[in-house]
Amino acid sequence: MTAEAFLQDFHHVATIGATPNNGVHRQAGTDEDRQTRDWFAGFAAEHGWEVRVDGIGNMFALLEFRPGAKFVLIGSHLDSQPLGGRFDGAYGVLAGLHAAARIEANVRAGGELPPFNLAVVNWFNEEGGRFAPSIMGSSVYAGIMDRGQMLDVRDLQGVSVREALTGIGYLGTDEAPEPVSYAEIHIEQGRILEREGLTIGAVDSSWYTQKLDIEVLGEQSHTGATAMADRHDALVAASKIVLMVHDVTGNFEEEALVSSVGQLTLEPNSPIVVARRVHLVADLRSNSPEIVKSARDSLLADVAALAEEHDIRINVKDFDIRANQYYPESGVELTEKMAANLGLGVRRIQTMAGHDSVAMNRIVPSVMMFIPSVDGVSHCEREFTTDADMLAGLDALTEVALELVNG
Ligand code: HGY
Ligand code: MN
Ligand code: MN
Ligand code: MN
Repeated sequence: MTAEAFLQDFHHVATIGATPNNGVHRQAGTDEDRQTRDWFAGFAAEHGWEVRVDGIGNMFALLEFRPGAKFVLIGSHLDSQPLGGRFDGAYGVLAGLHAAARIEANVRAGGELPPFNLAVVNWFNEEGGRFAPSIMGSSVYAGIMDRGQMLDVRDLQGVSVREALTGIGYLGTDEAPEPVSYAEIHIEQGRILEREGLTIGAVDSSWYTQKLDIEVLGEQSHTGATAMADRHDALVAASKIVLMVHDVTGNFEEEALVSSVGQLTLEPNSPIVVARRVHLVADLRSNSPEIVKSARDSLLADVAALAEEHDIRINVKDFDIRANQYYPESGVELTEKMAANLGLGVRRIQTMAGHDSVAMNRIVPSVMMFIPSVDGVSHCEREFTTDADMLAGLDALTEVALELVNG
């Protein structure tokens, strides 16, 4: 498959769920998600590859070179954040499909059957924007999350994962291929590679991350007729919590802890009603689990004092806890070797964003690679990576995956 064919496919898929400012809006289980899945299935069908869909909506395109052998999985996710970027996840799935086509041609020409098969995967709901937690489909596949529980997760409108997947025709019953190893290429979503003028990141580790699910319960009342002394305003307390989540990073050295509240919903959300309930989610990440735990504990203490002060109830639950991950040295070296063979600048790098490889690395040796993000921005419409860097990454993924298939 040529470089032009890859670019044509990538830029076509970027039109699915396209937003006015060059982003995409393709949340898990929506019709836009269905359209990219249909496209994925069409690409596989054109190549004569069997497509399987498992019980949490993960899609696999299978290249069975040696019947009965285990599969090297390569891929990423086609779902996006709301008003997200068109590269995050989608690049890795399209690079996976095109790398597989190149590898198939190589295997057919080579004669000798490789010891392992190859499968390209589109993981369900990596982003977790509509259905929390994130990295859901690959975590169920890896046995880290329970499929039944995840199928019952509901979005803010009360729609369950099961209903959404059934609605788009992608709640499968197929048996997923058995993995021997995993490789994923993804945009960096940071500015290190760009700053150092490098093309490939050999990811050697990932950060400790956890989220806090916070519910603030006040008392609904009239914004005009209720005396200030009688108000139990959930939004006032929640606003202080949003600032606490931001300010707690100041307790540690610069950038040692990153945290934000990205999601906040309000009930009943009427201009002349004092809010009775606010639900918000805080995302805490650090290289050190101790720092996250210390930040969490001080937040819990401050929130308890706030509940007292405002005479309201505040419930806090930990969820989506991801321990630090270290990718196998052999995979990091493989990326470094292939990048060097291709004449591409490469360095080792840590990921602060979560990826499906974080789940897969818990069950099979996984290789994670980055290509540069312009300005380091992601999870926004401004997200951008050049065609040249995407093509270089496709070459690197092809070489790495071929090595893995050849055992
Ligand atoms: O969790 C993450 O960081 C990813 O972007 N879903
Ligand atoms: Mn991603
Ligand atoms: Mn993402
Ligand atoms: Mn009234």
